[in-house]
Amino acid sequence: MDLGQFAGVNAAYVLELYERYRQDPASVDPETRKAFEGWTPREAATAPSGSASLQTGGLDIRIVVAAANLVESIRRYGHLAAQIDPLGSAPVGDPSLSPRAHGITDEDLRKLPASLVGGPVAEASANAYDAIEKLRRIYCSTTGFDIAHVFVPEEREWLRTAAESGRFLPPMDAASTAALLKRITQVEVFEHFLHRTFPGKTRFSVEGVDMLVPILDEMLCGAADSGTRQTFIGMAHRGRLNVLAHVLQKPYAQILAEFKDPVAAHALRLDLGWMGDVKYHAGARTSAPRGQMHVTMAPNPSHLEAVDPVVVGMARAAGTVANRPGSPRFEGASTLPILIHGDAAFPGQGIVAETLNLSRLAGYDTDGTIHIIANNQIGFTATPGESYSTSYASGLARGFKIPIVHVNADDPVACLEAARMAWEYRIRFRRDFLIDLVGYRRHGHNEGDEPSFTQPVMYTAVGAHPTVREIFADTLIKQGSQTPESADALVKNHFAKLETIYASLKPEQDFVAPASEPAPAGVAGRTATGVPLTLLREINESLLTPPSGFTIHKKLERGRQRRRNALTNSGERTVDWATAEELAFATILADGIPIRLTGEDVERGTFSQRHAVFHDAENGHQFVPLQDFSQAKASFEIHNSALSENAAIGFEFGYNIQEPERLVIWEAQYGDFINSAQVILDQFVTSGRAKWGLLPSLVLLLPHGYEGQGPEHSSARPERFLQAAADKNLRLVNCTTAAQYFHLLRRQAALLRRDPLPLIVLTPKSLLRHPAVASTPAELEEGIFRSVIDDAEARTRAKSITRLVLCSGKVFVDLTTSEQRKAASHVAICRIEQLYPFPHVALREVLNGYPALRDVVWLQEEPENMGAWEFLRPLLDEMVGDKCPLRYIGRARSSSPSEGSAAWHQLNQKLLVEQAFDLDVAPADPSMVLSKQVRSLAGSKQ
Ligand SMILES: Cc1ncc(C[n+]2csc(CCOP(=O)(O)OP(=O)(O)O)c2C)c(N)n1
Repeated sequence: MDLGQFAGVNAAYVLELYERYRQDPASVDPETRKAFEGWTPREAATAPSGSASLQTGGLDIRIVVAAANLVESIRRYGHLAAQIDPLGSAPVGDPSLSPRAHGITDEDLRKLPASLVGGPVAEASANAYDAIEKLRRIYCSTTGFDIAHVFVPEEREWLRTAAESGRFLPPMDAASTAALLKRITQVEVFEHFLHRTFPGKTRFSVEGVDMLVPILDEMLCGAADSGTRQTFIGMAHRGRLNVLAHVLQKPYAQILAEFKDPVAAHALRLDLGWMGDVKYHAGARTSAPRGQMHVTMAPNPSHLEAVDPVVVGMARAAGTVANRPGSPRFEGASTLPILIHGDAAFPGQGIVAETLNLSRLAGYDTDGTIHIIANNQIGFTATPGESYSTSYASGLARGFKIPIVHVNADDPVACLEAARMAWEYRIRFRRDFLIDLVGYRRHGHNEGDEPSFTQPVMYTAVGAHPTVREIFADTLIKQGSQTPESADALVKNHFAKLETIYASLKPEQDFVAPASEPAPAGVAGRTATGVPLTLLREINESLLTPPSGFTIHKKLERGRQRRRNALTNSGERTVDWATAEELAFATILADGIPIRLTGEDVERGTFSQRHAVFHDAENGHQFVPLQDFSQAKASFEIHNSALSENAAIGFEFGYNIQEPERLVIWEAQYGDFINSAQVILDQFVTSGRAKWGLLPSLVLLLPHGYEGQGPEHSSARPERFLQAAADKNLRLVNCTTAAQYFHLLRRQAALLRRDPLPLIVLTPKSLLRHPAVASTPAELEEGIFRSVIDDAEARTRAKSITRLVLCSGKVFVDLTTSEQRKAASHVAICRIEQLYPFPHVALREVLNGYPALRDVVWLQEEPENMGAWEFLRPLLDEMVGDKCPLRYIGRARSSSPSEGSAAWHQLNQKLLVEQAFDLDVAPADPSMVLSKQVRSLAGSKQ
């Protein structure tokens, strides 16, 4: 047997197996036994360690095993000894990288064949020592290949061969190196020019990780060559202006104009609601594609890493073909997401882990996102030791089995090799890849900051450290392909170019504000959403027809039978919430608008109400009616999401802005958890329009209801949305009937093009099956969405109504189904179904219809400092005017949304209803209801 055919650990394994065979031939399988029969082992002299040594075919097994372990250690831990820090700090190293740690010497290794090492390095090596030295140069150089955690053997093997063969090293001919020098010169000069022209102005310069730009160039070339149609880049402040200028080709003039900061023409158009954003947050899209490919930089808030899921969602949307019925098709090769992270932010911000967790999930994966950590070894003033508990900033990626390459940002060749390898890996395995680009930060956190206050030693080193352009120019000068004059000329020419542009700048014209025109007023109110009953019946029947042989769970079958009759009598209240929703979705699909619905457990629905996916009771096969009915003209996509709110909504937001003509819906498990996504809501969903001119139309469904389930299962936190509501940036709805919900969804689909706005729906829990909420088929056919619903019964005796109770959502049902309701003939109850935009006109009409009012009440279940009250109060106040007092009924101010006890809840709820009909009802036992649990305020007009 030739041991040389087994390399590294394999050789060690074979020898261990042989040792087992030697002890007991029966302990190995017959085939192995047969192979070992040809070997002629003999006991060797006692090894230095005292252990018995075995010699096989003239090789000392102990030495072979030790050599194999050394080889494996270099492949596995070589990165620990790599010189990846441009500032020259000593790598941590690892004892296992030296022969001594394995009890062998260089001399021992020279006696072993190179084939023991295996891989490309073995081919032209005289012996194992030679091959190991080559291996060391690869694994412990300016690149650290951190790939041993990749579990798929085929991938790991590919990565090792890729590293060891050097096949991704860039061409180093004179033309290529000249082009690279020119590129890093542009990068550096741009920063120097800004530094000189706008002293002290914040730009978050790229200096220290300048190679970021050529790395991106390399990837984009690879992507364009292989037919990628869209690349999406997400990045924070660091180096952003440079990437915008050089990768996105944002005109220098435009960037310089932004530094001048003129008052934009749009600022005079207050009706646009546009506020703009700082220059290093703006997004961009290449106007001239690279080949067939467009590059988009997503706009980004200051909140580090928040853009990650947004970019991934954009890429997913761009690669999804959704215009055919059924399930949509994802073509990953057509899009490429690239995320550029900070070395403190990547490990520190939880949204990174949430985003990585999406990377291999059905409905979320992108066929590989490329990550680059622009690692300047500092976060504001924090050191790596203060920022992460992992060995590297990239540590988190290991858990997701993402290959990691740490590369010294001062070695352009190594950087480009990493970029090329990342790209090829992504194409081949369709998985994420991470480049940890290790450099430094030339200036303070921003350019006005003094870094030596906190990092004096580091900044002495940085001050003396040449730039990567200088280092590379020197190398080329030494090689003879450049002269000092030619390298210098590149700098002068680029400076001159920037100076010319600056001299002819017309800031007001060059400044481009991305504000969007608002839709003409009233579009939403005029949108017809009714569907002929005949069509609804046909669709309903199609949806209820499973594939032949499909066995539906017995209990679900009963519900489906009820559904079959839901549209029979047009005047009967037979359409419940879930039926209305499915019919709305189906008719939207029949109109040719694709739908994507995600969220925790949305397939079944948190309250077991939806059943959008049936599971064959016998074999588990799935049937999705909305993907399988004859009237559909567009795709329906539904996924149970990972247990995430922040990244999950960020992803859907990205998906939505990329493909705004699809209806994108995210549903919370319970609305209470929506604040886990507060950053995405605040920074993207509610303010994206004002800051960046985006036009999101994402739908958020927030199941909620004060039903005695405690502080985290009661409120959908409407106050958080109302606080951010301005300039018509969203619609917030708390509707109370199945038909209203049907028309609302259909209206949203119809407005995707004409008047897109995020739609936040406070959906019910107990009302899902409540008869008071059910609608008639006729209401689906005839109605439209109504933002205010007056009290039809009270209207018949309008002159005798002295109290108007205004409310929204489930509490309306509590009021109308209460015992006191009948006796209180002086009270009218009016629902405000849309809280924002506030329905002034419709509500004024209601108010004017009750001439004898003595008080107007706003009643809510939430504490006084939550819910809609504080938002509505000034609006209602103005509307009610001097006519009568405006009163509040609701829970007292509180830091927690609700009681933790069901019994206590019931008491308060009862009191709430009683007070609606008789304001003088006082808590029977104040201590039980938190003394002011429900109270009536002296109205502001009293
Ligand atoms: C969520 C969030 N927290 C805090 C900050 C304030 N902040 C801005 S930059 C920065 C340091 C970031 O360090 P790093 O991720 O290493 O990126 P660098 O600025 O060094 O490129 C901090 C803490 C922020 N922008 N976002």
